[in-house]
Amino acid sequence: MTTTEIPKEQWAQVLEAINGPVTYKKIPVREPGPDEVLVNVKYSGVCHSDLHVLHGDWALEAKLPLVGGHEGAGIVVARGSLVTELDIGDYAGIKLMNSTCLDCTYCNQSDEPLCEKAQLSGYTVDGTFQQYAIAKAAHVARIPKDCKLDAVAPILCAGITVYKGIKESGVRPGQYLVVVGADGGLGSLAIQYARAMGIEVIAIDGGDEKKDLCLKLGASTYVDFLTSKNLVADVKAATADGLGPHATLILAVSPKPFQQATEYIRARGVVVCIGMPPNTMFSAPVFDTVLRMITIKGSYVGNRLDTAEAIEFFRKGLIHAPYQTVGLSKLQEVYKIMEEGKVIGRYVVDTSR
Ligand code: 8ID
Ligand code: ZN
Repeated sequence: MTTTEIPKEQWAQVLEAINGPVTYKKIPVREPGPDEVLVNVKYSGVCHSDLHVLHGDWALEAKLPLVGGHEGAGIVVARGSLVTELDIGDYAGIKLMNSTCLDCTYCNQSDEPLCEKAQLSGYTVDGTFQQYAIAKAAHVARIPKDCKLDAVAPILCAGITVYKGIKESGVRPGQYLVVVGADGGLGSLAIQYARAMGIEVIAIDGGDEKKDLCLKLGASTYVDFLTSKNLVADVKAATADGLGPHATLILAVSPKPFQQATEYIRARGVVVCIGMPPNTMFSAPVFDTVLRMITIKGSYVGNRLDTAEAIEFFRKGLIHAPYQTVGLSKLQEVYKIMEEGKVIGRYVVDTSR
């Protein structure tokens, strides 16, 4: 193992029990295994998934005690004996896929997120709400040196996920994409990726403040789910031929958007489920789904190539979603703002304070 100066202890936010709170304290710095790297995380985005994990919202159980976080951007400071493809000093990103087997059917077809042996940063293994985090070298995102580490952090989950979701939707330049939950961490990035690809965006979220931002980010129409009297009609009316959008990305953390999507989508349209509100079933009328040939699918983060592509859009200066930086010590406060639905864009925590 090669090392630079690495302390024995570091600051971290630790979740001791489901529902929290998280505790800001010092914990040991671990050494990477033979095929792993140790990354000095400078910044980490805070994803709504971190909050779901904290609340025990999903069927998969979290490791406890747990260091959450899976949008960590930093610098490689140590590497295991088998690691040759990353150097000390390289910029790297730790994302949700902390490791996968790289040997199963899914890994072999580049569907690493579907690997049954996948370990998830900030969920089944410790993540990025600490100063030094570990991941399998093969899965660490390569970040070019001309990227700012605070600004690139949200790309490592939110950016990759919406980029992949747009690809999965099959929507083409000039066509209409609905982004539901358009002003959140994923949504604000989805608007930007879609615009960079020449896709028209119909943004759905709630409130005037969110409207201003969605339009500034490039959405052609904003539909306010809090005040719209007929959301389905409003979404259809936002398309030039009135037939409705070609695809929708559902990023919201509430059940209703999942029930509405098949009503406004045009025939042959694609509904992509990405947000994961707890205990939510998707229901759609079978008759309509068949006769209008609607596709309903899920999309889960992205593979290593999606990661590189999503980062490259960012590096080229095409992605400018809003984020605000606070100290890692303030994580619990960020969760509170997120719970109240008041987050605009992404919160990024600075691990030095
Ligand atoms: O791989 C995946 N599928 C993946 C990856 C990353 C995150 C899935 N996620 C999931 C998260 O676990 C979460 O369930 O995507 C969801 C959104 O994550 P986020 O963007 O990090 O959440 P946020 O920043 O809190 O934004 C949520 C937005 O939804 C709006 C809110 O106003 C907010 O802007 N929203 C809600 I809540 N209900 C809405 C509704 N009915 C709505 N917008 C429109 N209509
Ligand atoms: Zn995430």
